Amino acid sequence: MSISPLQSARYRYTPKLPKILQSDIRSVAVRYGNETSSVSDSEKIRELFPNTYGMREISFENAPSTAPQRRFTVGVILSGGQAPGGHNVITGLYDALKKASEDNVLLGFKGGPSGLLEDDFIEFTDSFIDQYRNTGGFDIIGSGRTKLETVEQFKIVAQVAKKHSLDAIVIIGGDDSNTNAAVLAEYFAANGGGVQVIGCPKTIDGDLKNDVIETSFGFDTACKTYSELIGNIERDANSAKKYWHFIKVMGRSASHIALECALECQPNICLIGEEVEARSQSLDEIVKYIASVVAKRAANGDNFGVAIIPEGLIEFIPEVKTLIGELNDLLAKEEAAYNSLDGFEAQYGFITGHLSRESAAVFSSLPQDIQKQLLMDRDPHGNVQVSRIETEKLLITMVSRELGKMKESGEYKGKFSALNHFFGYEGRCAFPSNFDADYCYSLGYNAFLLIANGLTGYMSVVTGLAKGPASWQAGGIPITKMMNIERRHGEYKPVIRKALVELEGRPFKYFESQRKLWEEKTCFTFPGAIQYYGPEEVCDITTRTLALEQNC
Ligand code: FBP
Repeated sequence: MSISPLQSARYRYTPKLPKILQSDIRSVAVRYGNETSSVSDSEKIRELFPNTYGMREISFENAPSTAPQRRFTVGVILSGGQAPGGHNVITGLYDALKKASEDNVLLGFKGGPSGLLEDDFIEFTDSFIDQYRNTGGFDIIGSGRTKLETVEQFKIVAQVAKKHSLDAIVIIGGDDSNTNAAVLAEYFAANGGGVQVIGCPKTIDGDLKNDVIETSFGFDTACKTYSELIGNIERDANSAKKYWHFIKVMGRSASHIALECALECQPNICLIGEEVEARSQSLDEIVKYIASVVAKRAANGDNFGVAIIPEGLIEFIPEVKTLIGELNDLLAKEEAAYNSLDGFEAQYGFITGHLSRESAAVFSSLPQDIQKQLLMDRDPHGNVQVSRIETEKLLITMVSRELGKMKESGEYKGKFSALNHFFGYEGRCAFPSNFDADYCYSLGYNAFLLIANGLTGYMSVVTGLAKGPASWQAGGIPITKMMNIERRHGEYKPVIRKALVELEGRPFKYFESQRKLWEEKTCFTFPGAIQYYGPEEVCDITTRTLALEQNC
């Protein structure tokens, strides 16, 4: 198989580790910090996790290790959507295991959590793993969205673990997968299986973060990839001066990606779903806002611009959120009746007949393409697949209509020619930036130290990320510390709290302070392509979001 020159060069890249992880594994010891409690609902979470609740935060320090010297067999899975750096979590874990003892074994279960249930695995070897160092993608073992959450499933996992004499399972995933990792850890702790479970924080969406997880891996590279493309489009828009570009960027729920890209590229418009919800902005108000910016720029002779639309926006618009909630329930409850319908007309009649009056009116007001997209298959969690809803096209249609009205009343004189884009899958498997390559390798390496020290129900964490790896710290945080109780699909469940964009946080505040200027003037910035080799200040810097959050 032929490989690209960059791939060949990246094989030779040595990821940087935090100083403490550079030491001989036998001279790294656990330092126990404070006992933890959950972010809220602590009594309920304590009841649900009697064996793994309240454990201490831990960090590592240079001291003789008290970890028993023994042979380890560890299993690893990748769960959910791809995120750049996943391969490096596995290579970091593998290298640490092998550094501790050549006899240690790492098994990769294929295709996500289902690989564990089906006992579909490979044993990693040097020559196999070397082909994936510092590369993007999850193709090393594949990923999947099967949810690992029932006792029946846990029993199967226990049998598989017993068969392979697994000491530990590392789950690389987002908030839902790590929630399930905590439940699995509790199951093993309660049932004496002796299998440890460690999580690693993954998702390009950036919504698995809190006071201890500074960022999920993959966010940095994905945002840099989208920002390069957005910057290129901005330059094209400013050269041709004839198009408005509506660019939807991924992020199932939170708008962190949209916000980061806006901080990187300074577009004319960036919508933030969390703000839309906080201000209870209707679809009509959003359309009017965009049209007003288009008109303002047209009055200055600028019939061009760039607008960033977060993928999750649609679910933050109050009336659409209610509609989607009703649709999710209806399609789940009436699945058989709905599936027996023939053609869109029949589906439309059925849907509008079962929705509340208000939601039926919202549904009817949407263009037919969007109505069809709202009715497409749900994901395994029963949610609408927002990445398949063309919000950017919906907004172009509605803004165009609004500008037509404004033209008639003399409020707008200009030309509106709009193009739509969706940047999502383009960013999920890019070669990890140096930041993600280093961060992920460290997370994986650190996961082994947590295992070697007998810990379970912990997330591997690396902190101090806004500065270089030399000053990063490594440790572990009990997953139950990040949990609260939320209503999910009609039931109250313990889950890791998802981090939405904080409207009082520094990244949003900075954006808010600049956006009026960016709307009217053309202040585009051009981040360019990710650089892997060259000056540190170009190659190793992380996101504007982290820099602003950590005041760097
Ligand atoms: P994870 O939360 O599993 O990391 O996935 C995030 C994401 O990339 C979202 O941004 C997007 O909405 C979704 O996955 C797309 O899912 P799929 O890969 O199933 O099309």
